[in-house]
Amino acid sequence: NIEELEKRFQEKIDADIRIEPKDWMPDAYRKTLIRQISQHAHSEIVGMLPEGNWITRAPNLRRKAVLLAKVQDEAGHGLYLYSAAETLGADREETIDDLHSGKAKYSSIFNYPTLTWADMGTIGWLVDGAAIMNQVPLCRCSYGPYARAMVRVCKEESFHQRQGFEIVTKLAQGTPEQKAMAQDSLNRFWWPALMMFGPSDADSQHSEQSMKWKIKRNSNDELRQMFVDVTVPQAELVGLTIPDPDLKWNEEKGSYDFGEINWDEFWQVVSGNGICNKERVEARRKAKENGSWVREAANAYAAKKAQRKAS
Ligand code: FAQ
Repeated sequence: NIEELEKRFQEKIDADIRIEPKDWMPDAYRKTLIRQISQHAHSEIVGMLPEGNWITRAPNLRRKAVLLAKVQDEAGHGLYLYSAAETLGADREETIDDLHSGKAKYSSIFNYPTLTWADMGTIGWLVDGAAIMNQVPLCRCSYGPYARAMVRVCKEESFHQRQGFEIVTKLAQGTPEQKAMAQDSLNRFWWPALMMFGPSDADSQHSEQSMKWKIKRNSNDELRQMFVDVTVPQAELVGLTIPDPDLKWNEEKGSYDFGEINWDEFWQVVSGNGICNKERVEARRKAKENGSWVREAANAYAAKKAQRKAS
């Protein structure tokens, strides 16, 4: 009976026993994971676009090689994650169609434009930095395939964060124009980076259940606070200013107080009205369309081979 199964399932979760694809799981657990993992996969894939924008304009060969490798890593992350979603019965074609139709979400951060080379530094530093903060706890997610995928993803994100911070450091120590470019980039990306962690705990509809299932190990606000606390000293180290007049060390709580996020902007971007939402989804839709001849050829070849084998 279902109640008994659910009880045993929760006992497994409470005992930190991993759930594997063929194990029994409540439908809602499966659905939550498919939602989160597929949105995560879409974020990795759409996330290639803002940085892909600068590959041909990287300032030198070394920067270009590093950026190219970084963007390719994101493609890899997307592919592991689509595979992890498939272990739960998600159909990859449908999953991707949901992104293209606007039904499925992806991270709000990728709807902001990359206007200068400094944005390549800031994205690595802040966006990959925020991604690590959110994904390290996911290495202990109760669902085995997702947790295992996160281990490698986090190692790669940590290289990405370093390469970004190195770009920012070089610019901040460069000419006054270069430093101003880095500061302008930080001004534009700081608040959107904080929004990556999702709505405040009071407004996060899924957090409570996801934490009970140990899909999420920390709340949105907890992770956001941890990110602020590690990032502020990094900005100070390179002499850049966080664009928040309310940012202040709070001795008593041993962490920073910071200003209010513009939640109206957050929900606008999440619901498709950010600066680049239309352009991002259109780029993905076109990529699928342009690649259709490859899929057709591969299918025709597979059919021919199967026919030959049969005869
Ligand atoms: N953007 O109840 P909650 C990367 C949605 S890292 C858009 O709190 P939940 C690496 C949320 O889906 C970025 N939508 O939801 C990289 C839900 O809507 P739904 C990706 C957001 O799931 C770096 C609704 O709001 N990382 O790509 C956002 O418990 C550089 C209510 O929210 C992940 O996806 C947002 N920021 O917590 C790549 C990590 N926040 O589904 C390239 C895995 C919330 O009901 C370059 N995901 N929403 O329609 C998670 O940890 C969680 O899903 C959260 C949201 C924390 C994002």
